Amino acid sequence: MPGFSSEKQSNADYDVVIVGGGLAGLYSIYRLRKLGLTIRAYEAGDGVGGTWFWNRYPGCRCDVESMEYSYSFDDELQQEWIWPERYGTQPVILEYINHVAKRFDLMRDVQLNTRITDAIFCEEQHLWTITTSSGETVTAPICIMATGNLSTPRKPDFRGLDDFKGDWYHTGLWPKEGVDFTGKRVGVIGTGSSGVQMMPHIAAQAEHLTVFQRTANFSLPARNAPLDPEKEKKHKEEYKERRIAAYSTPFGIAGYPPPVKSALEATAEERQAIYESKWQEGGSISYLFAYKDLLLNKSANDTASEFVRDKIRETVNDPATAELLCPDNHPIGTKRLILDSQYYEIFNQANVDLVDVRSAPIQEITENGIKTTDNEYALDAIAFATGFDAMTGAMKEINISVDGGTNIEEQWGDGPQTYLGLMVARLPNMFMITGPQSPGVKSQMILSIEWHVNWIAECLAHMMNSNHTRVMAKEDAQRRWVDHVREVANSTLYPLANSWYMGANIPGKPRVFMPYVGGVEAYTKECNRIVEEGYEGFEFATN
Ligand code: NA7
Repeated sequence: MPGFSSEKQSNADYDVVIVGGGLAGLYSIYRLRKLGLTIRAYEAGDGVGGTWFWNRYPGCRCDVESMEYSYSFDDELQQEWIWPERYGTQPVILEYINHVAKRFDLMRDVQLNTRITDAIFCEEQHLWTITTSSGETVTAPICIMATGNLSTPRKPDFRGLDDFKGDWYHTGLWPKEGVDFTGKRVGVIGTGSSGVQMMPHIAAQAEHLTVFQRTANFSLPARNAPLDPEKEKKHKEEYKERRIAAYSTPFGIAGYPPPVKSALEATAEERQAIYESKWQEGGSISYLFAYKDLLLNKSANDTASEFVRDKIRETVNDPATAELLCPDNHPIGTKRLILDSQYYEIFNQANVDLVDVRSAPIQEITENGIKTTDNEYALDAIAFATGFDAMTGAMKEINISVDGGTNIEEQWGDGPQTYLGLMVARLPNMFMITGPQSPGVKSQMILSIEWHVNWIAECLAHMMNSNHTRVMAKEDAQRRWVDHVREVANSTLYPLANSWYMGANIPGKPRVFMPYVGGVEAYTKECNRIVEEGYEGFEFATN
């Protein structure tokens, strides 16, 4: 075995087992092969792509621009690939991922249709034993959890669902062959990104659409359009510099100079003009970067929130419906800002109704449709856009422990505890890609994936050079990092929202703000500092 070849590890099946065949798993294969390691990646789906494999609902589209939301590790790849639109659709992104897998011959290390159930570390041998849902076991010194942040669909737990005579779907498990809603009365539960992206398509096809809204969310126009060839050419000429510059930004996307002015220093007219230009431009970073304090100061945020509420009132003809669509329980940007294409406009269509299930909650699903506390709605199909057990769900579904001791479910009972979102104390040789308490979901995800995988690759190279067979995060370093992540979050408005960042969408899940919102620049500098100081907070051992 070329990599981890201590005597006790020499019988291992592989050097590295990777759980997940999405963007993170695939890049891990590519990068770790360069270290000469043997690798096996397991993917539950019958294809690679992760999020982009499962979320096939109509209108599914990335909310980060295509020229940014792509791998940077190979310049030829980024020069050659042509993105047709400003924002990539799910089919195009999946095609891109499959292209990358083929181009770099990654599939030979991927086992599809295989879900991992257990990962148990043996302290004596410094080896993980990984068990699959079919009962197969493999061993490897290193385990990488590339399990994704939004990969555990929140299964609808409504009473009576089994009695429903129509068909039902979840956005995160959408049928491959698609769904034809022609002539159907369709109900959609959920008005996050998935619901909002999907509904204009359903409204255009279905006989009738009933939107069951519990919380109104802020949505901005995506202003999607075919990619301008001139812009694309210029972006590609500057690609290398832009990718480097992206690491010196908060969200991992270059080209948005950080604002220096407070919203409260501007006049009402100035604010109106700026918000209007950002609204016309489309995209969320531009809007939230209008002023420096939109995510820090409630009064500043109120000005940006009210601008969007006014836009909703202008767009939606019926004043009562417009008011219901106006978010009123969280500052703009503290839940993931949605980018839509003609969402608010559907409420002017005769075949679309909005039902407020905050004032009259859904009681149960009946054989004919959805029953709220004040009405029953007859439906032929229900689409659940009810979200995911975000950031921790996929890890907690696996029985992860050391020699069968405390498992991750218990360890994270009060919320996730990680060091840098990369490792968990007391779980040696297990790395996470974009784990909780890293910038992951608050950044350009692929940049964060590449950063983590490169960091892990360097750590493994360091271990091989120094003949170490075990690495683990120290408890005190982890505690300090978790405290720091919480302090940074508490200095912002983020904790004011009941978001999936807070675990608030899952009944019983601990309310802990999970992403690191100090920004990509601060985070990557800290990761580098830690390495320069001899992997501060990590301990290495040899068996
Ligand atoms: P989200 O953003 O978590 O949205 C889920 C939606 O479903 C949200 O509007 C919820 O309302 C609603 N929901 C959940 N349970 C219920 C019940 N029981 N009754 C009524 N409404 C309910 O998930 P998405 O899939 O849209 O987006 C996830 C991320 O993917 C997104 O942020 C992008 O990053 C891509 P609530 O707000 O909880 O009142």
